[in-house]
Amino acid sequence: MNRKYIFQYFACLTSISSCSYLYHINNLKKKNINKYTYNDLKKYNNKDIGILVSYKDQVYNISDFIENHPGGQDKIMLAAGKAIDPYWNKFKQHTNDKSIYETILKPMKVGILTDYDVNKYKDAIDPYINDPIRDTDLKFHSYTPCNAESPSNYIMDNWLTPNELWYIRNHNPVPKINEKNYCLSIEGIGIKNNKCIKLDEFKKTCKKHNIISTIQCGGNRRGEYNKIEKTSGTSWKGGAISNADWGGILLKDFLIKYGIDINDKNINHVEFEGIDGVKASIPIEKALNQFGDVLLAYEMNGEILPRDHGYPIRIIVPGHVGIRNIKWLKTIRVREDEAEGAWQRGLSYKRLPPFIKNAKDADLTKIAAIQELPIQSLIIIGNDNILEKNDDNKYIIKGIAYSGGGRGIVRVELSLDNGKTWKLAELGEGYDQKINKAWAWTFWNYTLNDKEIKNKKLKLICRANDSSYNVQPKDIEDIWNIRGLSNNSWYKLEIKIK
Ligand SMILES: Nc1nc2c(c(=O)[nH]1)N[C@H]1C(S)=C(S)[C@@H](COP(=O)(O)O)O[C@H]1N2
Ligand SMILES: [Mo]
Repeated sequence: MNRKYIFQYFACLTSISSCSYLYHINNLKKKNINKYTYNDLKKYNNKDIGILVSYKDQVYNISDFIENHPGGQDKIMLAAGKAIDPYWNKFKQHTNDKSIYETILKPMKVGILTDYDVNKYKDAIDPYINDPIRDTDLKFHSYTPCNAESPSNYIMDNWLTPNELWYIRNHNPVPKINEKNYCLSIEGIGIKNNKCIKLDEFKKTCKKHNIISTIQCGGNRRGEYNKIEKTSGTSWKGGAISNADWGGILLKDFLIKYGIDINDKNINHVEFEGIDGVKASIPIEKALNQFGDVLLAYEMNGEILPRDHGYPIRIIVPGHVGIRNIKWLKTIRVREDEAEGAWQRGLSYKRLPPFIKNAKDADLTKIAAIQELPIQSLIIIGNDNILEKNDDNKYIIKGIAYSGGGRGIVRVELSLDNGKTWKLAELGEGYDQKINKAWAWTFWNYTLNDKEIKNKKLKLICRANDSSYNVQPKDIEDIWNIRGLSNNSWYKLEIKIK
């Protein structure tokens, strides 16, 4: 021991902080231990690179532990690449039982935190801590906020997507709502007595209806744009789309009940604001359309609306882009103009021309916010895109088609030769919806014949037509936009035949 250590050793006897300093120095010498800063940790937040967390001034590699976390994998992933202190502050079971640290965390130690700040997380509690536990089969892009795709190997098992496999797109932590304190406000032009309606009373105001509606995120398939040129936002593959049977009250019944005058020319939009502050509006023509089926939903596939999907009430705007389907509804506002804010007037849901690379070069006031989505289709093969024989010894290619505005699917075509020739796919579940009220997706399939399966690899392309004979654009470059919205170009997928 040199003089410096001897000094530290004595300092250690009187002060714990210098004691830990000595401990590090010794460790550094012994194991050549890794040093990290809070910033370094950030990149170790996924299974590919490895998952590191810090606790106090130490760093741990929890990659092999996450699946065994008693509180669920998605909970522990909240802390991936970060300090676990804000979680352990709240969930005292980790510290009440000292053996948890000694036997579980300590053996995973890989380094120290050089910029450890005792006060940084002293009283902090992560705002995402109350997010619900989620199914680990979802394809997570992020945990805070949660962005997860419906898994491709299950998405076509049921025409109605099971609630736990529904895609999740949250901008913020999931609000924790106590039904006793919850009420829904309705205000704006023509609303007689502004009031806040309790959930119980709300459910009794109007007749209950069930509407089957698909929701697709405006950013679905953004990942393909990013291969052309980077866009901003989550790099979704094709799984930001799901279908459910929603139970609730028709918005039009509700608005009329609360006094709106349907002939009032000043009314142009209805705005919805969520408890998390996210808000958006839809045109009054859709809101009041007696065939529009806009629903204040409190049930999803026969269950109470799950927290991730908007408990206790969300608005379902069939045929319109995901963002208009506001969750955790707090206020309904009848307005002369569109909602304010990024999700309506900002760049977030405006599809700019492909040649604009900087939003500053566009006059956003002249570009419409996306409401109805364009015609879309996808090929769904499942994990690793390996096609296996079904029980009848057949190779069947399956997929989904969906269009905005309730436009039904009239045709899906499939090409096996890069678009030179096309085959007609057979339409499955959903094909029998009313042609102008087809709020839900349509499944399709195509059975490969012997000639078509000579190759062990196939390059597939699909494209659909909706009831207005809108078609999907061939080239993704023609619709590329800086925000990466509404990619509905021909869907291309390379598959292997097993
Ligand atoms: N209040 C609120 N509503 C919201 C969102 C949100 O973050 N907050 N996300 C929107 C977006 S962008 C989409 S695509 C859908 C996703 O709904 P889901 O999570 O039920 O699939 O909800 C929309 N409604
Ligand atoms: Mo979205």
